[in-house]
Amino acid sequence: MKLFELGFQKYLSKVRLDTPELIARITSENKTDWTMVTTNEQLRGIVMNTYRKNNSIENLPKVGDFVLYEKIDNEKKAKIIRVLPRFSSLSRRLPGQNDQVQILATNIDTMFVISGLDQDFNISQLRRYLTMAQSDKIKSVLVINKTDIGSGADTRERLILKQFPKLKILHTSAKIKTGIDELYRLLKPQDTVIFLGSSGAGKSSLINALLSSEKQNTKSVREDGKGRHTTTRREMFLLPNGTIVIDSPGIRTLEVDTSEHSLQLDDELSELSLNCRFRDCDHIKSEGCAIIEAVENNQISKDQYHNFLKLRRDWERSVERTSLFKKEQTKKRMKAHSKALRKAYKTRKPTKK
Ligand SMILES: Nc1nc2c(ncn2[C@@H]2O[C@H](COP(=O)(O)OP(=O)(O)OP(=O)(O)O)[C@@H](O)[C@H]2O)c(=O)[nH]1
Ligand SMILES: [Mg+2]
Ligand SMILES: [Zn+2]
Repeated sequence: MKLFELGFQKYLSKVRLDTPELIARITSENKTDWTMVTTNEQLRGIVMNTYRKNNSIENLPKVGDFVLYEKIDNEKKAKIIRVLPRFSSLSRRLPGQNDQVQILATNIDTMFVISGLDQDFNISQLRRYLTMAQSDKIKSVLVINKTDIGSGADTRERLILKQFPKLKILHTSAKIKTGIDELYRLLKPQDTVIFLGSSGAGKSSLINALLSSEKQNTKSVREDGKGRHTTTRREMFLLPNGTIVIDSPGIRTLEVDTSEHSLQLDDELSELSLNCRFRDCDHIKSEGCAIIEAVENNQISKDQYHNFLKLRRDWERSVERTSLFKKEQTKKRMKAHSKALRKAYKTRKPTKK
C-alpha cells in the first residue's frame, strides 16, 4: 500500500502543497501509536513532546490525516512534524467536558452509519451522526445490515425516512452477501469513507465482505489478518477498487450529557412526533402537536415532556457550538499558516546592509 493509492492525488487537487515527497498518510491511530504510509513504505509514527507542547489537541494526528514527517535513520519510524490542512473532519463532543471536541477521523468524503437489524434503533443517535457529518459537508449513507435475520428492514427504513427524507439507505447482509454490490457502487476510487455505528452492527464484517469480493487484490494495512473480534482502533483499508475505508470501534455515546434513559425517551417521543401536523412542529405552541396531545391524555408525564424539550435545546446548542468551534479553528489555522509563510519568505530574502 502506497501513499498515491491512499487518496493523495485527490487531496492534492483540494490542497496545494510544495513538497509531496515528505508526506505520509496516517493509517491507524491508537492514542500514542500511529502508523503511516509514505510514497514507498509503511512507518510507525512518533509524536515528540515538543510537538505536543506546541500543538493543541485537535492538531494531534488522526486517521486520514496527511502529515509532514522526518524519517529516523535505519528504522521503520518517523517523527511527525506537522498535520497538513484537513478538507473535512468528523468530530464529537467529549463526555463531560463542555467544549472539548474529539476528532474521530479526517479528510473523509462519505460517512456510512451501520445499523444492525438485531439491535434497537436509536433515532437520536442517528441524528447526532448526521449532524457530525453535515457540519463538515461529509455525505452520509445509512446501511441496515443483517437483513438475513428478519424482515424489519422496510419498517425501519420508513421510520427513518420520515425524519430524514433525503437520507440514502441501503439494505445489506454481510453474512449471506446481499446488498454488497449496491454498497460497492457508492464507493469511488480515491474516496475516503468511514464506517460508524454501534458495536456489533457489522461494520468490520461488511468491510471484510467488500475486501474479499476480489480476493487476489485484497490489501490491508492491518498486519494481523481480518479478525472477527470487536474493533479497538480506527484503521484504514484499501479496497480492490481503490476506495479507502476506515473501520472504527462502535461508539457508545456521541454526547454524554444525555443519559441512556433520556435518549430512549427521546426516541419514543421522536416517534410520537411523526404524528404532529407540521413537520417543523415546535411541540410547544404549534397546532396539531401529537406530543402536547399525549401530555394532555396523560400518555406521557409533564416531567417527561420537559425533559424532551430540554434535550432538544441541548442538542441544538451543541450543534451551534460545534460549528462555531470549527470556524474558530479554521481561522486560527489560516493565521498560523500565513505567519509561517511570511517567516519563510523573510529568511529567504537577501539581507541588505
Ligand atoms: N446474521 C448476521 N450476522 C452478522 C452480519 N454482519 C455481522 N454479523 C455478526 O455480528 C457480529 C458483530 O459483527 P462485527 O462485524 O464484528 O461488528 P462491528 O460493527 O465491527 O462491531 P465493533 O467492532 O464492536 O464495533 C459478528 O458475530 C458477525 O458475525 C449479518 O449481515 N448477518
Ligand atoms: Mg468492528
Ligand atoms: Zn409537535
